[in-house]
Amino acid sequence: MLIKRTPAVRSSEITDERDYLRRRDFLKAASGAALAAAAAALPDRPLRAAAAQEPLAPIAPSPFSTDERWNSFRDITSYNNFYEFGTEKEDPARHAGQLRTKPWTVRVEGHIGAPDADYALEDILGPHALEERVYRLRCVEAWSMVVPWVGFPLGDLIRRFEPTSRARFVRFETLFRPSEMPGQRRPILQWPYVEALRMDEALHPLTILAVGLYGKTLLNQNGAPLRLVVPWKYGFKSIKSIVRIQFVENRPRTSWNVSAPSEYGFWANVNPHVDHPRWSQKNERRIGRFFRQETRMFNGYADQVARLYTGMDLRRNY
Ligand SMILES: Nc1nc2c(c(=O)[nH]1)N[C@H]1C(S)=C(S)[C@@H](COP(=O)(O)O)O[C@H]1N2
Ligand SMILES: [Mo]
Repeated sequence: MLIKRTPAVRSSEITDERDYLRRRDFLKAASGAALAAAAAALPDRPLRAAAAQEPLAPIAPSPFSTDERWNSFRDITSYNNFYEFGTEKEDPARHAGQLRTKPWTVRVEGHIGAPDADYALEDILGPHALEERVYRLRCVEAWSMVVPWVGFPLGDLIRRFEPTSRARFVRFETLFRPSEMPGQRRPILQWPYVEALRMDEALHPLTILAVGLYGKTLLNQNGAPLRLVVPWKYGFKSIKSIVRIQFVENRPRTSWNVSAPSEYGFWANVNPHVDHPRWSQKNERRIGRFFRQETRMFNGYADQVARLYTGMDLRRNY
């Protein structure tokens, strides 16, 4: 794959020392992961070793975090949805270790001032300061978790690429590599997995790109090395293992919406008043707890995001 260095960085964005140190730490972490991946290629090593985590630093705490109790690392990394590795909750932890995430490039293209190009992951992450953001993740299947993500605002990245006025939506694609993603050998969904946000949703300060959780790089089952987290929407919007970010004019067709349009809308805002056709969305089961709890509008983030949807009928635009 062609790797171009980012020419999008302007002099105003030249890395200061703090960023440089952080980037150096990230690169150190990344090369550790590469060693783990190399070790995993030996026939006597379990493939899962490829998913070894590395520490990330420095990480600033975020004022956007919830103070709810975190789910355990074990819950977060063993109960997953990642259909590229199978449809059972245990499948991603079982099979995602075989995915190679080094090297990793992200194609950024479309209505932007910066050149369309394949950007090395280090260049995508380079200038962005990392934060720990403890967010609720609410799956459309009516379970939820609280996850201490490590990431940075998607808006910071978007501004770096200078979208033009024609960029009204941001479209994301997951890696398509059936040799390492066994779920992609079957037509469970239209591959690659695609998601998208309207530009104001993408720029909202709650929307982040995550590179880690619990202070370390992501395990593959959680979407290594780079995934979206949109805390007020059902989990399927938070696309994993991103290889393409496109700035487009028209609303994109997204994977779950295409596969079952009456069940999975484009907007996918968490909404206890609009049920899924096959089950209620009024309450949820927090993984690790016994009693169900009431689901809150916009997953509890209404104060911050409700204004994005004023004038929109959320029953029709589910
Ligand atoms: N590429 C890809 N991204 C995906 C999915 C998927 O199957 N493939 N599942 C989504 C769904 S339905 C949920 S609930 C969350 C789960 O994230 P987690 O496993 O890190 O908790 O990832 C989302 N992102
Ligand atoms: Mo989900």
